[in-house]
Amino acid sequence: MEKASYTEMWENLNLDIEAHEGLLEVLGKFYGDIYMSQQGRLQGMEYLDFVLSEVHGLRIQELVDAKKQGRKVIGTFCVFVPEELTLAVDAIQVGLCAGADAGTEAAETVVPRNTCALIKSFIGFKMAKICPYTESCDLIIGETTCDGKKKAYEAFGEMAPMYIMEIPQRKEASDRALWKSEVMRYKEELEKLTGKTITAESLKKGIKTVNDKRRALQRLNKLRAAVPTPISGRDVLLINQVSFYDDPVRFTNSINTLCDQIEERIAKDEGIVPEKTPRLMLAGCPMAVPNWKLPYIVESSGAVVVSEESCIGTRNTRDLVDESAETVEEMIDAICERYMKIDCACFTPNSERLENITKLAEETKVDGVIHYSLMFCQPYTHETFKVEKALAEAEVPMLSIETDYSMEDAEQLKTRVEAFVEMIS
Ligand code: BJ8
Repeated sequence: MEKASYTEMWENLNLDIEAHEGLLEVLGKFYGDIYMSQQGRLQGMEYLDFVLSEVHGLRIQELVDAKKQGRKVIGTFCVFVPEELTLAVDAIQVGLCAGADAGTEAAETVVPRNTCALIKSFIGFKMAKICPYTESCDLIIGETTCDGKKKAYEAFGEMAPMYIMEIPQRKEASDRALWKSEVMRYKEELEKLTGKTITAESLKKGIKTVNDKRRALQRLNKLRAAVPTPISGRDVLLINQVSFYDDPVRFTNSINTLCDQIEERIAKDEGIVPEKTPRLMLAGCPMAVPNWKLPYIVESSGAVVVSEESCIGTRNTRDLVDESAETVEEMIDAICERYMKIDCACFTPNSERLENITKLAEETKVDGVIHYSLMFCQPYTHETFKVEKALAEAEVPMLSIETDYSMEDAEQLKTRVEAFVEMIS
């Protein structure tokens, strides 16, 4: 499709065309420098390159076409929103977590300056009118996770159609009951929005589709742990990011094809980097598109990222919904059970996160962990201390990094990462 017709589509979505062009230009350059400069990439990554090059084009066109056919688009900011239910009413779910410094000045007129970059980014994207996903949504789901997000949704809700899900902060029986009632309330909201009733058949299909997507990502995560590692951390992060807005069935097929290629590479004992390259895990806050700063710094400092313990990583793919249920009620229970396993730092206590991190460090044979917190993120910054202690007991070195989306500290970060890599080498 020609660019001209996209411009018309973007105008219809009420984007600020000039500001949006500027964003695409920066994004394209950034992508070229960070992704296209890599040597020895797998052929299957061409699909991801294509998806990203059309991130505001073809995929948005698909959303526009789907809406014309009466389908609804649901935007989310958190992995707690059950996509299984969204698919069961034939709606489309897209992740809106923005990962770029955009519209920050405007955002700071409605949220405090000392708010994390991720929150400022989604508010900024909305206020600067540069995100076609946000503008395509019929409903945007917020959730009561961290204080920053839940208060920011009050401001965001004045600009966009919002629905808030209550997420418990603990995992006792009463919390689980609350969560079930919230999942039921979300189901009813979806049914009201779409005029469709969720049936055992449609929900079973939704569960299977999302499980298949997670199974493909689990397969990828297992394969990438090979020594030498067959795929860069940057590429796997990109795959995880794309999983939030691509069509789930098409995405799953592409990732399975890519995994076939990775298996061939492993069989030939080939790696993307030499065998002795230090292997690192990134743990902590989610890295939304196009937040590729830290992985790029790590991978241009002589190390390779082999696992991401984050919501745009294994936290979102580790657990599946039990597929044996037959009734809608049983399936809802299975969904609740699966989502209550999410070890977000907003929970207290959250000891399973420590167990999951040390287990993943062992499984992916890492030489060290970089704990990543966004500046002003209370939940993850607090957990840094506990994660460091748990890893020290497992004799895994850890470096703690607190940063935001600006490139101002890139040099300083590189110096610290290089020193850490040298220490673990
Ligand atoms: S389940 S991690 S996606 S809430 S970085 S906005 S926590 S101040 S993103 Fe998250 Fe859901 Fe949890 Fe995952 Fe707040 Fe921290 Fe900002 Fe954060």
